Amino acid sequence: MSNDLCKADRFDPFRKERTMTTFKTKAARAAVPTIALGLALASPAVASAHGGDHGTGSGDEGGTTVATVQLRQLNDSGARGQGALVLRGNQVDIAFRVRGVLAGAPHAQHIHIGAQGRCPSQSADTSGDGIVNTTEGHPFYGHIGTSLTTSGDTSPASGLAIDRFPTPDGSSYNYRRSITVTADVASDIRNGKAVLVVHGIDPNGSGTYDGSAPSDLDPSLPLEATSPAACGPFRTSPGGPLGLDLGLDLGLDLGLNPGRR
Ligand SMILES: [Ca+2]
Ligand SMILES: [Ca+2]
Ligand SMILES: [Cu+2]
Repeated sequence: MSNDLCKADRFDPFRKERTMTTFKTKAARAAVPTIALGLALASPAVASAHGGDHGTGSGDEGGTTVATVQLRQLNDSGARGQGALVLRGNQVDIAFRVRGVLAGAPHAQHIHIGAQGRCPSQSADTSGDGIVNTTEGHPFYGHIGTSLTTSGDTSPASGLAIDRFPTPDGSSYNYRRSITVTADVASDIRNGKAVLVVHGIDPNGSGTYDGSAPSDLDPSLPLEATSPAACGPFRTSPGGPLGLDLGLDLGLDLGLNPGRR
């Protein structure tokens, strides 16, 4: 069917590379501002693929959900970013860019689910230590549903698999991966209750994770290593052409790597 052709066209950009890549070229950075032009992309292929989704008429699970995310800083980290995911069934193609994080340090990152689908404000610091630590944010963004590792397992069990999270040489990185998520994660993405959280802060400015305060998640790690640096709810536009275009274009942009093509 022509729908299949359209779908293939649609997801090729995401599937060119299934593993996470850290882009360091100036060319890749230069491509990022075109994210803002995403709404201008309205190709016939996208339009007919959109129609195809309606044609299936089988409800949420049978359709495509596109969600975009704007990462905003927590704990005055200066971190920020943006990205998108495409959900089909329990399959997620996700791509995002993070800027302003501590260089040379691993950044645990997760899709959190099961709560309000929101990010906490600094007033969530109920312990009064000046840091919204991960568990203080749980009432807002929930618990770990998916660990966005660079390879291997993506379950909550890998939530602190520090050797499998992005460790950028500089202060920014791109992440892209195709993964299978659990039914509860897929459901919360569709319901607007999924939140992207990037961890790892350096409030004492030492350039590394240190300090005497232990992590609330693993006391063998410093509090800095696991506290949230940036947070953003996934905003869905199920079947909406604007959301599709934006998500597609984000994926295309993040997939651009002129050195490889
Ligand atoms: Ca606190
Ligand atoms: Ca530090
Ligand atoms: Cu997390």
